[in-house]
Amino acid sequence: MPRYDIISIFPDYFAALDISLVGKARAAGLVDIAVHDLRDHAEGVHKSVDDTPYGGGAGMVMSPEPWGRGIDQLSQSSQLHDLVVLTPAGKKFNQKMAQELSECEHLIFACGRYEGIDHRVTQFYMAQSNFRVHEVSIGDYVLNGGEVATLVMLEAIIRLIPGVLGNPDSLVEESHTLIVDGESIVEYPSYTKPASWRDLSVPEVLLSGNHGAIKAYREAEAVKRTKSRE
Ligand code: 6GU
Repeated sequence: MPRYDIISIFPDYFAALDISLVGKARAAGLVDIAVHDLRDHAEGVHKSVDDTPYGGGAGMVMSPEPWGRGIDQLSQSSQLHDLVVLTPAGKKFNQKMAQELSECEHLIFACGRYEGIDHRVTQFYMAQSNFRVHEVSIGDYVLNGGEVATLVMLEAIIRLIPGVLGNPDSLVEESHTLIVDGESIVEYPSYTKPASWRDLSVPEVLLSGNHGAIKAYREAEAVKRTKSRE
């Protein structure tokens, strides 16, 4: 079973991982998730985890020592470890990355706060042969830390693990799964009963029973929707 370790100064954020599909996947023994408090690896009476930036500037930078101790403690096994460092400067998370990470046996999520983690943490683990390091961002906006980004990534990753979704057919044609010319396609709009609601009716073709016409209509709607997002 894949193992996901999270290191954060706000472990309480991850209570959400007990709920819904991810909570069920954990209870069913399909994934093993553990949350760790970075402060357990801090020293001194104040258990400080940050300091002022070399070179000056606003804000604080997370010190490398607690991160090094925390990550070392989670990587004692002989296996390959994938370290995910959450930062707005990272590679943009997408469905393809979710698919790739869902095939990894051990992910460690390092949730930075403030102006980020001392860059030598990334450098150090990149140089270790038993580590792959991924600096990841979930989009072009600034969050206060990597906690919510980790929740986003875990939800996208865990639903791709075999056995997690009740109906794996849902994965076949869903949004961002189909890639055309390097662009991911979003899904066509969906409708259910009643056939008429507040003077709005369901497109006639969907009630026709003509499977060829339905498929063509849905493909055209998916292309329209994908274009309108640009
Ligand atoms: Cl991963 N971290 C922070 N702090 N902000 C972000 C982000 C991550 N992704 C987008 N914005």
